[in-house]
Amino acid sequence: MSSEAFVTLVTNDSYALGALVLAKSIQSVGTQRKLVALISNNLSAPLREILEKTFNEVILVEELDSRDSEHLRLLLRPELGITFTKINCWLLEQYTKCVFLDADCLVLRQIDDLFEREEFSAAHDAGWPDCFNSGVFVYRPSKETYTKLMQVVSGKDASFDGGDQGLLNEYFSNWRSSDISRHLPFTYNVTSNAFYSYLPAITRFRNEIRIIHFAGALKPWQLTYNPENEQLSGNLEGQSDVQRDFLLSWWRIMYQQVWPLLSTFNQQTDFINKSSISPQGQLIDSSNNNNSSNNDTIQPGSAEHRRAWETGHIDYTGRDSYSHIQEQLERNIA
Ligand code: UPG
Repeated sequence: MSSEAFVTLVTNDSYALGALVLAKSIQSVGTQRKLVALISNNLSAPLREILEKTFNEVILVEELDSRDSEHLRLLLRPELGITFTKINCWLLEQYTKCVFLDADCLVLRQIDDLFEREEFSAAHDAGWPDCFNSGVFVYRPSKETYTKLMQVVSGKDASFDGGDQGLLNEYFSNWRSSDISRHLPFTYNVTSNAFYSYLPAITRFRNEIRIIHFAGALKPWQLTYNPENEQLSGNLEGQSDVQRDFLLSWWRIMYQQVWPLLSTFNQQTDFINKSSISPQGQLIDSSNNNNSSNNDTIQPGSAEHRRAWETGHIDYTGRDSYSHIQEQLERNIA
């Protein structure tokens, strides 16, 4: 059992926030398996260190980019060529079986039973159900499979969508007609587009959902969250109430379990009050950033504070730190 693991991928600080919430969500529902994060060297040192404290193993891998602008344009996600990096997960031969989860997944109920499945198991993609979605899959690490995938990558038209999903659907094309046990129930990878296309089913099966996958351009960390009234703000246009509820679940973990790690970490370092982290996860050094250089002068609760928050200038280490917000809440309640 110890040679089985949940694996995710993180190539920048934004997705690191997702991975941290993902890890906390898995730990909250309980697991016997290890947690592994594959990272690239684009991560900032603080986020890398927090990942190392949260995951059992953090492994540096080479970034791999499809650079396939033509197909990625069709997908409307030009930035996703980097998801080819995911195939490094087959190199983890210290584990006999793994479950890969995208960093934008949130686990709501125990999912250790996924390890009873075999390679290659995945759930249908809501956009084209004859394809699987590559955000959640069961696989067996193998250098041989990795090498074969690398051979496909080096050929022409490796992926029909420019990302790993097109690549893996071609490589594991027998998934479509294979044994039904390789088809995971949709409740193990409920992607955001299902919220728009089949709301009655979401309502009917809501209590059975194991994994919410915030697939698509809007990621939870791009929103802002007000812990006082549990309001989310940002680009929420067209989001259903159910979708908002799941985004709130993500933010509760972010605020209660991840934010304190970010704050604590910064307080132990020299750059306290010099750095802040935007909701996009970018570390901002306020000593050479005009937008955040007035961190010290913004009064908590002022209109300027609200503007700074809404435009992403969040001072995780100072006025917006976990302990500071807690103090404010307690003052308001008293
Ligand atoms: N990722 C990074 N850095 C990036 C982009 C992605 O680490 O700059 C990782 C991360 O784990 C992320 C995953 O790759 O969750 C997939 O990227 P994401 O932006 O979350 O993709 P989706 O919006 O979920 O889009 C779909 C599929 C996804 C697949 C992707 C490309 O759901 O599983 O990887 O298309 O084919």
